[in-house]
Amino acid sequence: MSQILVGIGANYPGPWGTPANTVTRAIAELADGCVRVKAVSRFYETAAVGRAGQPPYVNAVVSIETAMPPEALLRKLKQIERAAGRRGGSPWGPRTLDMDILDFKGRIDNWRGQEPGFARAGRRPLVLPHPWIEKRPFVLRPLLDVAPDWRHPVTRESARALWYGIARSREGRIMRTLDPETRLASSA
Ligand code: PH2
Ligand code: MG
Ligand code: MG
Repeated sequence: MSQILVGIGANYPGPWGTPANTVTRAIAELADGCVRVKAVSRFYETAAVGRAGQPPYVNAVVSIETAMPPEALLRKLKQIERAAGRRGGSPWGPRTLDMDILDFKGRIDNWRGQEPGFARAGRRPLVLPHPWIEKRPFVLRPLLDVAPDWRHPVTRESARALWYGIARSREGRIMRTLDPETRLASSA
């Protein structure tokens, strides 16, 4: 298990345009000399989890290769988020761009499940794997596109089994896929 998976989400327009434009640009920014993007999932329009009344998200997952250590990759993701207009904001509120390391070569660091008060993804210390993967349709569905044989590094459950477990939940549900050419909504 040597994959590196990054989850991407956006639900608010910013300097790079619509959420779908922002996700496209974020992937292009990620693919510089230090990072090779191996696979990009479909783009999904998903119901927002968190503060009520937010617009839907565009979510995607990419599989990458890099010689960077996870902390350096996290810094790079934060730089891209800032370039896309993200400014702090409430952790579960709308954002122009969110990029999270979901899995870094199966590493387990500071992981304590979804213990209350420990939803510290994206902060220091970096939590690996990302603590909310198994609860989130908007992560698991695109993850299956790029890593169909993935298993959760801690529980060893397959992505497929985790997806079937929550595919019908309303929280963070998949609403539709976006057309890969136009990035406009088409049917799921
Ligand atoms: N990210 C969040 C909170 N809620 N909901 C959806 N649908 N997609 C996201 O990426 C998302 C969310 C915090 O990172
Ligand atoms: Mg996130
Ligand atoms: Mg984040």
